[in-house]
Amino acid sequence: MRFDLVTVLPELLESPLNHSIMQRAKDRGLLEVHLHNLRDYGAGKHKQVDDYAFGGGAGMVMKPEPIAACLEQLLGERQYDEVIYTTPDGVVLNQGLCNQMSLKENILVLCGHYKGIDERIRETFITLEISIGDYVLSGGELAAAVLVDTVGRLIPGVLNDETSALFDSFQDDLLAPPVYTRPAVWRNLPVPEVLLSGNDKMIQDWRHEKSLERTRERRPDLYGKFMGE
Ligand code: 6GU
Repeated sequence: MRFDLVTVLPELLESPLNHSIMQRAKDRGLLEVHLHNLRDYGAGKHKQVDDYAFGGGAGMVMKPEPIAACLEQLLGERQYDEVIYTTPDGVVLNQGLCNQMSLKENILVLCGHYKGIDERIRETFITLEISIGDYVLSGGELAAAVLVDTVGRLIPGVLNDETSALFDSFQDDLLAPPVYTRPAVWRNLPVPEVLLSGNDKMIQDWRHEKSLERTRERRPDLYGKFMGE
């Protein structure tokens, strides 16, 4: 799977995608991430990529021409399954959307910045607009990093234990159960006995019970959905 990320701040995207599972995915040839600096497509001595908003108001708007030049170059090189724009007014990302995207081959992501991009770019190129939650980031770069991480780890072969993604929080609309490691007693706090029992059926039942309990307490919205309410 290949991601092309278009941004005015490529530096912001380098580190989060160069470690741990993302690095392993790339090392295994399962994931490619290409960063494109929008400023390279800006015009004039200053490589200008933003301008004042028509109608006034605070904040700059990303100009259409550099974005169009960059996207058209990329679109001429390969077929993209989606052209995504990261923006707080997009569809809120969830695990279902990540699962769907993990089946794609080529994804192009345009990172929003400043007050946003000229609306005509959205109308002309964008197939999917994504937000990562109801709060405001300074730019779409961190949202794009979240997208690559959440989707990239779902590519078959990326996670070492293929089953582990199946038990993530949200994968079946429930939060994950608590986990423990050695020592079995720490500061007088013992690990739940069932986990030391070696009885796999009892352990799985306990985990499911804890998932339900935790979801009911912390996320009644998810719990209701899981129970078919
Ligand atoms: Cl995609 N961009 C920005 N700027 N803020 C956000 C967001 C995206 N998703 C949530 N907040």
